[in-house]
Amino acid sequence: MFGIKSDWSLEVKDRYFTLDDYCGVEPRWCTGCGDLGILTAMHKVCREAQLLPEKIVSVSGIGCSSRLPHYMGTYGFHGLHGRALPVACGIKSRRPDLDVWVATGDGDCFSIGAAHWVHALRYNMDITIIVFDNGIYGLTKKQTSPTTPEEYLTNTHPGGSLLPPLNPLTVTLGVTNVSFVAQMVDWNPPLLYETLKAAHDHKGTSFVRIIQRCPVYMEQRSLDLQNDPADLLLLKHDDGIPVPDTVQKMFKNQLEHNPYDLGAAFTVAANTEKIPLGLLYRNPNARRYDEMTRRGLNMTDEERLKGLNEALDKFAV
Ligand SMILES: Cc1ncc(C[n+]2csc(CCOP(=O)(O)OP(=O)(O)O)c2C)c(N)n1
Ligand code: SF4
Ligand SMILES: [Mg+2]
Repeated sequence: MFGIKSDWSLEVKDRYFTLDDYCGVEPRWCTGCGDLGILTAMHKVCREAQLLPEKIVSVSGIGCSSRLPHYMGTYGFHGLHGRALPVACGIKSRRPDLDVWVATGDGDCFSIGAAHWVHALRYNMDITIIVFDNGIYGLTKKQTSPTTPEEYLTNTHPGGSLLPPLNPLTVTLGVTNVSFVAQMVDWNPPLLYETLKAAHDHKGTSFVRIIQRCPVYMEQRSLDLQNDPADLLLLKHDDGIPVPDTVQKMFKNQLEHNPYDLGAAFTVAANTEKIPLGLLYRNPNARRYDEMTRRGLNMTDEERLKGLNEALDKFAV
């Protein structure tokens, strides 16, 4: 018999989940694409936390990066261009028991999906947003995105991109009720893993911008950063992203940064000379909209009907 389902608990046998349990079909990304490393880090976070695969849902828009749900052995939703976040928020509001991950690109999130980006940050539902920022529209073959470097030659700007790139960190930090903002590169697996783990552990919306390699349409940007890490700035703090000792040695520039200090986060984010890596900001006390939308979800059918009738009675004349 069909009706409103209010009990979502599944009987699950105790078992150890391996990486394979979180893998979907073979990825079709290009060789050397940074998306592969991000996917691997996600699989590891799921394995380390022993998340139940049937309790995970990955949501995406459209783009190379948005193919991610196919590569997770979990539930997934490959949506419409720019619309990953409203779908993710909808899922979280009805199914707060699910682990909701969002995979979105710089075009998907910062361009066509920009309005959703702002509002999802303010809602601060308990979801993990990973932006795969390769600075270009990859899937549609090299068009200018909001984070394309100025003067970079693209198919939409053959004479070079005309404007300075958008700074996703300062925009994100400027949204009311934002609660977790981090940045990482895809080519540092230990730090990438720690960043995604911290983002997943955070209760609220975690926003992680990953500077991602696209060797096909944006090769030089990441090659420059890989060859000369002098442009990178490692953020350190006891409540930040844990940095393994061996990794710390790779960074010439390091800064002790308090992630609870929004003003300091802005200063670090706005510095275009040194690209910060690590946790810029966290606010564990920001209000969560999913805690409000979950109210009443476990009501019985009778209680729902009673509540509906009471609400409708208010309009009786
Ligand atoms: C409504 C709509 N507009 C445009 C497109 C074409 N389109 C598909 S993917 C894409 C850009 C993807 O770029 P990005 O989000 O940066 O992802 P990437 O491929 O770089 O990972 C565009 C413009 C579309 N599919 N739907
Ligand atoms: S075009 Fe770029 S972003 Fe897309 S799969 Fe290939 S390397 Fe990755
Ligand atoms: Mg892109």
